[in-house]
Amino acid sequence: MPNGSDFVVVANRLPVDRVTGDDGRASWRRSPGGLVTAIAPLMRRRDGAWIGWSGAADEDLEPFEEDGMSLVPVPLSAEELELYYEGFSNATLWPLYHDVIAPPVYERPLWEAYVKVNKRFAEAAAAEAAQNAVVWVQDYQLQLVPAMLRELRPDLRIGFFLHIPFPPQELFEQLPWRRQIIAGLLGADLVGFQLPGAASNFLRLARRHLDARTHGPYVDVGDRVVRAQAFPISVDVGELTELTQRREVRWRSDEVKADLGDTKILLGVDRLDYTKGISQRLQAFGELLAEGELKPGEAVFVQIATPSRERIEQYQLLRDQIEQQVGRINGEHAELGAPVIHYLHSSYSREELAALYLAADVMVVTPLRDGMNLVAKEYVACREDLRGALVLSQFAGAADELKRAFQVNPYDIDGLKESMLAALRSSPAEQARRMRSMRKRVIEHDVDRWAQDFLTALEQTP
Ligand code: GDG
Repeated sequence: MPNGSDFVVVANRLPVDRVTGDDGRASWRRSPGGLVTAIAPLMRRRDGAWIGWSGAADEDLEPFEEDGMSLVPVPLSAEELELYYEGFSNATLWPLYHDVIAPPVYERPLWEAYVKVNKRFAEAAAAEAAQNAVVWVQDYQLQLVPAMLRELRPDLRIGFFLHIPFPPQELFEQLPWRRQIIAGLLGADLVGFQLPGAASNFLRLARRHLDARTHGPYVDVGDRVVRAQAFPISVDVGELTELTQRREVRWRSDEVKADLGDTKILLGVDRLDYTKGISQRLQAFGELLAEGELKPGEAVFVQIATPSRERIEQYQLLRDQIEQQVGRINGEHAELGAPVIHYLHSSYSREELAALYLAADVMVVTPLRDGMNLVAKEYVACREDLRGALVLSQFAGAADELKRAFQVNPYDIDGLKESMLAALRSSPAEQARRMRSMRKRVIEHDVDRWAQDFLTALEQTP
């Protein structure tokens, strides 16, 4: 494979979205988000290729160049999308890895599609990688790829990073295909997790189900050694700082504040997902109003709920539940022309999000379980002014680093109410103290550093 790429990223999705111009012509645009921003420069420097699905079913595209990256599309049929993506990835693994907040679906046809599609990604990577190349596989949709790829190409150096939590043994063991998943991951030289606890869960499961010997972060697999370690992901502080310094963004932020009137703004920004604890935070806010702790007009809640996985039943149920809850709280506490909750089921530009972060007095991030949660770090990265307060669930990976947030157990509604009030009433001096300390962490550990740390560790694995 002498002409392949020296650096290959394998992810469920390609790092580009199709956009249709005013003339009706389709083109590609780089997807927003830290992963792409962090990896794009490495790809250009290292003659890299990115392997992933284009976003449209039943589409067979030739490899193409975009934004200085070589992109290699992997086709998925509509049926595979249903079984591998909506099914095994998002109805089996996603809830299982998030504390079984929703019941995982264990069905054999979903698993079979997962194996088949993982094979296709592994074959595409094997065909693309140059001799001794570095291949970096991303996330829970592709956990079998490391072992499949090693089988095809033992010369490669293979890294894997899991963006979501890795569950404790007691939960993981429900999975009928638990052994295959562990074996799949052990095909990598380096398996990265968000938190050290996830890495220990994995090491323990490797001992138990594959009789592997472990020493410290290492697992012996035949004549190879696999390393399991935490690499907490982060945000692109440079990009966010640049955004918040733009005149239009500041102007938009002032406009949002003026539109909402003379009131404190609480903000939530999430994919509409049952792991994010949206209902808990709305309940806490509703009770504060009902008990008179907050007067209507004193504070409003802006909840951006980005549409997500809309064909999966649990997500449809969640949407109905949240919308009923919003309707009820507004019905009870809003005044004509002045809702207490502004609920927006829609997707916004990075500029608009930055303007909202700047306008928010309190950012409310209350997932029931979250690998990291980039929204919390984005808020901190945007608040160069040292104003604003962050209410953060202790079950978000970000809580390990953002110690000076108002940390909460999102299941404890009274605790949540107290923290939201404390955050709303914190003085500018206290906000600045907390924000300064959180910003130090995020600035020193941004997404570039995350990618560098992972790839350096991958290159150093024995
Ligand atoms: C997974 C893990 C882990 C949201 N709405 C819009 C929009 N967003 C952006 C946010 C943020 C990203 O999406 C969401 O990232 P999170 O980390 O909060 O959550 P997941 O989507 O669940 O991500 C998570 C992450 O992977 C990375 O490893 O932290 O734990 O679950 O960047 O700003 N972006 C735009 N419009 C929106 O409406 N442009």
